[in-house]
Amino acid sequence: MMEKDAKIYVAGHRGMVGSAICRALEREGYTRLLTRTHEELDLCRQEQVEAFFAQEKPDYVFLAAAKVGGILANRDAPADFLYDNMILEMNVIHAAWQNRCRKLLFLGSSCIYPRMAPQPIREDSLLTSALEETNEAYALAKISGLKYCAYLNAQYGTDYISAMPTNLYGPGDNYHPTHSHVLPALIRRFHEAKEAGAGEVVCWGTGSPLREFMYVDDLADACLHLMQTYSGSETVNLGTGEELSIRELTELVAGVVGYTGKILWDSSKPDGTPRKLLDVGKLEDLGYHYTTKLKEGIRLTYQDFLAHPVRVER
Ligand code: GFB
Repeated sequence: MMEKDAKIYVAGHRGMVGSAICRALEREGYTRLLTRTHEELDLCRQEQVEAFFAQEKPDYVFLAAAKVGGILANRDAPADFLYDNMILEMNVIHAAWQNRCRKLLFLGSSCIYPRMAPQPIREDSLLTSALEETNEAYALAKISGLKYCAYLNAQYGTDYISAMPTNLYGPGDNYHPTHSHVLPALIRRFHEAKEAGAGEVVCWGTGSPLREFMYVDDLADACLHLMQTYSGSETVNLGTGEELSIRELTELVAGVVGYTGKILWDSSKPDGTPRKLLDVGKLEDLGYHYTTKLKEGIRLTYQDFLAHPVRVER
C-alpha cells in the first residue's frame, strides 16, 4: 500500500497522463507529490536526473513522461522518438533504482505489441512477431523500458511494474494540426469547420482501422489501482476492451461538436495498424473496470477544449 504521506514523484506532470495521475493522487489524499517542469529538470540529461533523485529520494515514481504523438509524428521522426524516449526512461528508472525507490510504474503503449497480434491482444503477445512500421521506433523504446524494469526485478529484486495503455484522450491533450492523435485532431478540425461554416472536413486514411479509446482520468485511476495491487514483471494492459472504426469515431465526434457537413477521406495518409484491441482480462481480474463511456468522455474533452486555450506541442 502506498502510504498517504509517501513521497511520490510524477514524471511528466504537465502532460495529459501525468496531470490526470496528479489529480487522482490529490483526490485520494496523497499529500507529498513531487513534480518538476521540463525547464527545472530535463529528463534526457542523466546528471540532472541523478542529482534530482539523490536529493529528493522519492518513495514511489509514476513514469508518465514521454515524447508522444500521432501516427504522422511517429512515422516522420523515428530517430527522435527512439532517442528521447529511450534516454529519458533509462535515466529515470536507473536513478530510481540507485536511490532505492520502493516502487515504480512505467507507462508504455499498446503499440508495443506485434502489428498482427491475435485480437484482443494479450500481454503474452509481446515480441512474438514484427511491429507496426509507423510506430516501430516508439514501440522499441517502450519495450526497452518495460524490459529494463523486468530485468531490475529479476537481478536486484525491485518492485518496478509496467502498464500498457490503449489509445488515450481527455483534458490537456495536444491539438497540433498534424502531430496530434486522432481524437484531439478531430475535435479541433470539426470545431473549426463548424465555426467557419465549412461544408467539408478531410480525415486521414480510409476510416476502416479499428481503435479502442480510454478516458485519461480512468487511466489514472487504473494506474493508482495497479500501484496498490500489482507486483510482477509482465506488463498489464490498460483499456476498455471496446473498439470502434475510425469512421464511426468521426461520426461520434462530429455529433458531440455539432458539425453537420460532409466527411471526406484522404487515403494518401497512413491507416496504421488495422486493429489494436487490448485484452483487459488481467486488469479486470485485478479489480479495475473503466467508467467513462466514449461519448461522455468526448463531451468532457470538448468542454475542456472550449474552456482552455488550444494546446499545441510539436
Ligand atoms: O491516433 P492516431 O494517430 O494513432 O491515428 P495510432 C489513429 C487512426 O486515425 C489512424 C486515423 O488510422 C489515422 O489514419 N486518422 C484519421 C487520424 N484522421 C486523423 C487525424 O486527423 N489525425 C490523426 N492523428 N489520425 C499512434 C502511434 O498510432 O497512437 C503511437 O503512432 C501510439 O505509437 C499512439 O501508440 C497511441 O493508433 O495509429
